[in-house]
Amino acid sequence: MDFIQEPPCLGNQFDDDSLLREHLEAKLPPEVLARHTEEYRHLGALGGGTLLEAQLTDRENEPLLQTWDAWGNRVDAITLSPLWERAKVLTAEHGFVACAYEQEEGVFSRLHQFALNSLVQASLDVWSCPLAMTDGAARTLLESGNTDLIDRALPRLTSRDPTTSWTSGQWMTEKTGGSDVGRSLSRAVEQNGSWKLFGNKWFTSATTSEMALTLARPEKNPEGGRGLALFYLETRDASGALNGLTIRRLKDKLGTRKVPTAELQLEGCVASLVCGTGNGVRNIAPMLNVTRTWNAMAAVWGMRRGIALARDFATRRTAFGSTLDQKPLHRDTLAQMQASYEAAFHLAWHCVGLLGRLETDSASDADRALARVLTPIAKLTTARQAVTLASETLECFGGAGYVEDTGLPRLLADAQVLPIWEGTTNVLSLDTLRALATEGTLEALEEAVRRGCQSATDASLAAPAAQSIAAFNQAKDWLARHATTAEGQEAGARRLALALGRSFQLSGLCAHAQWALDHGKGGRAAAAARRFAQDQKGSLGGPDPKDSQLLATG
Ligand code: MFK
Repeated sequence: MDFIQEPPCLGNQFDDDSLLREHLEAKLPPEVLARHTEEYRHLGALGGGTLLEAQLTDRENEPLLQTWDAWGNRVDAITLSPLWERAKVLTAEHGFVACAYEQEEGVFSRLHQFALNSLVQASLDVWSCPLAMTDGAARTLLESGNTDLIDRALPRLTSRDPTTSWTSGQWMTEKTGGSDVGRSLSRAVEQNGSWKLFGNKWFTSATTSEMALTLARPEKNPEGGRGLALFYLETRDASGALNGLTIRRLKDKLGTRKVPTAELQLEGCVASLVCGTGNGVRNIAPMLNVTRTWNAMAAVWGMRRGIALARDFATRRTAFGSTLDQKPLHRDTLAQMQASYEAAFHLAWHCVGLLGRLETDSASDADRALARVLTPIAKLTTARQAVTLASETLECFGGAGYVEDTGLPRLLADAQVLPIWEGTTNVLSLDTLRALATEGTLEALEEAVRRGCQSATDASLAAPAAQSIAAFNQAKDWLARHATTAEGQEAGARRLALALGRSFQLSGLCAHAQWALDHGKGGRAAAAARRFAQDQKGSLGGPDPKDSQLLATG
């Protein structure tokens, strides 16, 4: 009989994710967790069930741009893939953006929001992109204090009604550079009391959005980011006609194929100033910090999906006389992936917790400083980890991992965007330096790392906790003693940011491991901390029987 290879399967993405469940138990008050558990379980079933199936069925559907209609009218209409249409309804109805603004769970609202998202996003083909920008736009408008725009847009951006809800674009990138935004060439012209925008936006993601925040330079303003102004625009008027813009084409990208990413020509697009006629880069920064947090979470979702598939497949695939999960070497590879995933998880979720505190006036000055520096660190560190883990995931499937209709190559192609959009690794490393230049920021970061390590009192965590602090001290020492010139600092910025990220991750792993030991959750989390520490040292390590718990299921 012919040999048929079994494909991987997933179960309920809430019940199967012991790390997520532990984290929610540790961070949410019991009544909040109890209030939402049914919804989490419902979404977890969709995420590992019908949405995952729909994702595979939908694999070859891509957004389509119709530029002209049959009668010669310019229409520039984009059709989304069926799964994206479904995602729009599901995520609006469950308040995937809204709950962060309704704040029914107070300081815990952001944790709840990202719990909802964690259960399905890996099955929604990067629908996280428009939601991230929508969330970032809502936050930016709120911080601008522009009541007219807040009244107009916020109810739509945070609506739970899919027939009236809006998404937002974030149009920042021009041909002159996605990183050096200050060089943007788009012009803003004031005519009869209203502003019109002219120029080219070279990458605009999820271009079916009803509104966008963008940057343009009012006439006579100086060059650079300070000469740009932040604008709000709606993409179509009440009749459905495009607002002074045309879609030149959709980009042909390596991954994120379901995200319609367009080149736009602005030809008198009517827009409103959000907050003043200058400082556009500074004024759009709240959006960047929200979308970068989403990016870190998206890295975690992708990593979790990869490892869940690889671990399931290892129980099905037989080679050399046993299933892969019985092979010490394959188990070791999976353990390394699991430890990296858990490390990324704690760093990204720490940012989410901070965001929740900042938005509910529960944050201290140290929290504010920490959020500013940890956001770029989390974005860049988790994005690099996600690419590595996605590559490893494909390898776990052998040739099947390289075959498009298994759906697996998409994991790697989609991960590869994470270190690019929302600021590359190097740009975010420089942003980390920029943040560290503010007094009290390094101290806030150090205090958070030490707090995590000091909470880990179990003897089995002493070595990873000490390693986290040693790594932090080394980074601090480098900053103080070796990075004495601007050139030296810049050259080492990426190494510094990644070292700080890994130190923070190890501290988070240790803190959670102690919580898990104290709450009868077993030794998986402690094994993750030890394994991550060992991998960072690059040591061969020794066999530790306790570390087999890292791959315990449930
Ligand atoms: C699935 C999850 C995610 C999905 C979302 C996907 C959508 C993708 C769409 C995109 O990719 S949109 C494009 C994203 N583009 C970027 O992220 C730009 C990357 N480049 C940078 O971040 C550069 O560092 C930057 C543009 C900010 C440099 O510009 P400038 O003009 O040289 O900035 P400068 O002078 O350093 O800073 C200007 C001001 O902004 C300063 O404040 P002051 O005016 O008060 O001095 C900075 O402190 C402030 N600033 C800059 N970055 C900040 C910030 N403030 C707070 N937080 C930040 N991150």
